[in-house]
Amino acid sequence: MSLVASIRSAMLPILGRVRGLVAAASVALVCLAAAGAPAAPLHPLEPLGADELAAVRSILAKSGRFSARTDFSWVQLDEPPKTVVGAFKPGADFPRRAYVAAVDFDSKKSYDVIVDLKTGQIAALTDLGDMEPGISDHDTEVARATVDADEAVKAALLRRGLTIPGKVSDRVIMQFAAIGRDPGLERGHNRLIRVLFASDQDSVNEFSPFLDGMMAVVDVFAGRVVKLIDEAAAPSRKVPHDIFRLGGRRPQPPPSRRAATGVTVAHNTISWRQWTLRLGFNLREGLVLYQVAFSDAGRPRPILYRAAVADVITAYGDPSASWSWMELLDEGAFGLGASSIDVRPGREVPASAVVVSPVMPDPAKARFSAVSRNRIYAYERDGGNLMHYRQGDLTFHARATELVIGFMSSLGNYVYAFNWIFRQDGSFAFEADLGGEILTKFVRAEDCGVCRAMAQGPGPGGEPRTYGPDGDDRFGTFVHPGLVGLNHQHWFNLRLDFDVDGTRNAVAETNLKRVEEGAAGAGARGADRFFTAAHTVFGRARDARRDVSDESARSWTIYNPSSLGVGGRPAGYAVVPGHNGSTAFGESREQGPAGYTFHHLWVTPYRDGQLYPVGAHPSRAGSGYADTLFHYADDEPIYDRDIVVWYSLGETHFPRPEDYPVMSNTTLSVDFRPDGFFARNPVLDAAKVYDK
Ligand SMILES: [Cu+2]
Repeated sequence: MSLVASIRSAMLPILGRVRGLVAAASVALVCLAAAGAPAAPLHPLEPLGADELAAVRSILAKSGRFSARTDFSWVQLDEPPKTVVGAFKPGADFPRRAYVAAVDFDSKKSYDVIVDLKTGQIAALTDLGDMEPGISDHDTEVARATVDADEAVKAALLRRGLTIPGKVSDRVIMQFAAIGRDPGLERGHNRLIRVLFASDQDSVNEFSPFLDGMMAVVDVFAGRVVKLIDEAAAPSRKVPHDIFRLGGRRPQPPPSRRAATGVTVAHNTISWRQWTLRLGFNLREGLVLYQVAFSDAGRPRPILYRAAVADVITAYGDPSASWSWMELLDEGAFGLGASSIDVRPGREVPASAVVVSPVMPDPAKARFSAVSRNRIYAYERDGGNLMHYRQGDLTFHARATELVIGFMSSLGNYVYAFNWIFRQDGSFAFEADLGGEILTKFVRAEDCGVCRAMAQGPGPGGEPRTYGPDGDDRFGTFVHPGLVGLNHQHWFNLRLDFDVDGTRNAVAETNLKRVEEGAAGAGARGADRFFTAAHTVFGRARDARRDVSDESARSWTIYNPSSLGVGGRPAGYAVVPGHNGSTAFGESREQGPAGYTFHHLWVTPYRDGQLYPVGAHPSRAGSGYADTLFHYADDEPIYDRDIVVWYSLGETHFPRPEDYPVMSNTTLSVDFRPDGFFARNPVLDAAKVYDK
């Protein structure tokens, strides 16, 4: 979940940098934009450079379209159409356009703006009506000042026994959130930020339980509190949440330092063994991988045109007034790149990691940008046994090395790492690594009622008996006397623009199908375990909304019907699910931004600009909002076309006492494995033969 509006800085050209290398002879990095010597972009997908961002600012300022009180906090490359990128030849001219979300506090209007850097003009300006671009530091600053000026808020806090000699914000930790799901709030020319108040005034950790039953909603356009919830609630108490003041730490051995080998970062591209790909980084998605290819016997073969984390939602299960609104658009409202954090080799990433520092838009800076240090990382890690065959004393063996490329975002109480894993055998994977603190709430009950009930055990005849909490822990778990950790779901969506051996691809689903009669021979009759594979080829996007099925070992293969390999099998990549979840959202939400959680796999025709399953501006999407994956997945054909695959990963989090006061990290993943892409195992040359 992401409650806090974190530092807004945005994305761009990538400054290569090596850290923690002991013997890094094989690491070569090219600094694209060393201080004082900015380079012109060499490729149409290169993020906007420092000079370009300075030009964006000047074009916006000279346009006369915006008041002096305009927040240009969301800026990123407006990617050229795929056809333009496909036709690009090095050295040729290409378009350069910036997308900007402008929030004008004087006119109380928001706009999508396209700035054309080639003509120096605004190419398009769209009034967003009552849609709201994501929140920025400017919004939270206004919200903080508004709360400080509101006597009713201060009075409510004082009545709860807090000590506030001066400004509220000097003595009370506030958390700011996008408005979430709250149909009762008035729409129109307002821009709403929700404010929650921490109960502990003396902690270093900012996530003590919130004051129960208290919350403010601020209209940052009007500069006033438009709603104050202040109702009878569970009293606050001291709880051991402050992980920064834990005693009794054991010293840990220092991390081993090992040289990175074989990772090359140059001109925004990464090469590692047979893999090559282009890096991008922006405010909303954070890391974007473009033009991922695998060199097969010296021939680069395209696999993906573009891959990114296209959305993240955290949604809580408690329907009470203080919590019912809480579904957080971690990406659409806060931005994974905007919330990205610097990582330190030897700490968050191995000592051998190569780290990359992109230039990001920053409207608070004179030139509209700043270098964001150490945002992207790449490192090798041990991948277990890659191949292994044993015959007497003879061993055929290779140990695997994997490349991890990723970034991390600090989204309020959670830190997410988003990792792409590339393997020697042509397979790759995505991992979301979740860490941080669960959200807790004070309750009047001291301990776990359902635990007492469960002590009765199964039914009297030994039959199973089901118990559900019905007291203060109905929507969570007691993690401490008087404190409940709240149930929630984490949802991630990957947008994967596959181009397996070219743009014309298709998708088939494979399911295990039992063969009812033993037909293999008389001796096998009646053995009752025979099965075949059923392959379903999809023709229309609407039919390719599919769900994980462990029962039928379900997988999906994205393939090129015209690129035939061994035995006529088309070259493809299989989506092999790992652990996944089922949506908790109700039926009425299927067509809206949360709709992507209703199915694990979606396939849509490629369309320029459809980058997020929640659409461009999901924050306060109303019933007429049709910019969502549900609507992208229409009756259009997806067979032998340029298609996009969307994969949703969900985790249902029923907290455990061990998740408190800070949880151990947990990982969600999905694998992508070549299927018919190679004629045989492509990594046989990595093996050694041992005779002992
Ligand atoms: Cu969680």
